[in-house]
Amino acid sequence: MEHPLIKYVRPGYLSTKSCSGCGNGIIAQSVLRAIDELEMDIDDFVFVSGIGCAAWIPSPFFNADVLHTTHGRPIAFATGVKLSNPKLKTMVISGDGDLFAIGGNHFIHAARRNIDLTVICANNGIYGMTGGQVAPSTPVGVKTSTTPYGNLEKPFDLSNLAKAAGAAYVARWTTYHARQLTKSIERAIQKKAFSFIEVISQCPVQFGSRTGAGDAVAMMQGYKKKSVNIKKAEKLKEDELKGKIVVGEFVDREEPELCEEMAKMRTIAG
Ligand SMILES: Cc1ncc(C[n+]2csc(CCOP(=O)(O)OP(=O)(O)O)c2C)c(N)n1
Ligand code: SF4
Ligand SMILES: [Mg+2]
Repeated sequence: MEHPLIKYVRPGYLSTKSCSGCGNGIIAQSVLRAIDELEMDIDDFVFVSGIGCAAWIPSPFFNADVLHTTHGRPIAFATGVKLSNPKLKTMVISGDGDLFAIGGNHFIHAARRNIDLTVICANNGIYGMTGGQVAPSTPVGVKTSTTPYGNLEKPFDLSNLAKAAGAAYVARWTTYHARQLTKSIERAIQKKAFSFIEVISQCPVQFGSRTGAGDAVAMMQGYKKKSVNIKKAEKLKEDELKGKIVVGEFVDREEPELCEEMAKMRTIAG
């Protein structure tokens, strides 16, 4: 039987770069399923990624235009693509290190500008591809290859950072929430605005093995157990939320979009 999403995979690129059990496969499927359910043409999309394991989600597998760029710079490339041809659906897919360490400034300014990009971050809490170094999303106390006695630095809450920077749509899910994630991606694609989706995702090789979180199944069971929807979380006290992963849609607001505002300005300028 043929996989229903195989039509979106570049012919001849069936094998994946991901380790077995990696959450990146679930994210790839959710993106392609969202496009399929919306009955959109994948040729209308440009996928942009940086450097890291998550950057291999669209590249080279999605049978569309894919830019596999430099570390921390996918949003800068995507901004150029979108400004040069606003009709293109431009989606950035990259890792927590790529988007929030070296790429952090690009992220906050794109959110502030409200340029119509869909940004999906595979947040595995670590630098997966380069050997399990600490990332700005690594929880306090976690032992990584560069924090052998435990991480001392407080992590960013990526979704709250996006919200504070002005993103018009913000949602967080885990790889356990594949259906909700797909629906959120559909919402983000349809929204003409800077949209951000954080996906808490398992890296069993660099994160699970070092931290005691276990294999892929154990990590996903942990996501299931620890997740609380935002609607329920709003009624809980701070100590009741300790160790929980708050999931759901955090922001959905209407704001003027940069490309549309620029087009209006061009008309005024003649
Ligand atoms: C300018 C530059 N600095 C550092 C690197 C090395 N590097 C490549 S990927 C990466 C981090 C990847 O982490 P993340 O973005 O979280 O992706 P993951 O592998 O976890 O999916 C680093 C530090 C690089 N390629 N270029
Ligand atoms: S190192 Fe981790 S993030 Fe990278 S492919 Fe393997 S499991 Fe996935
Ligand atoms: Mg990472």
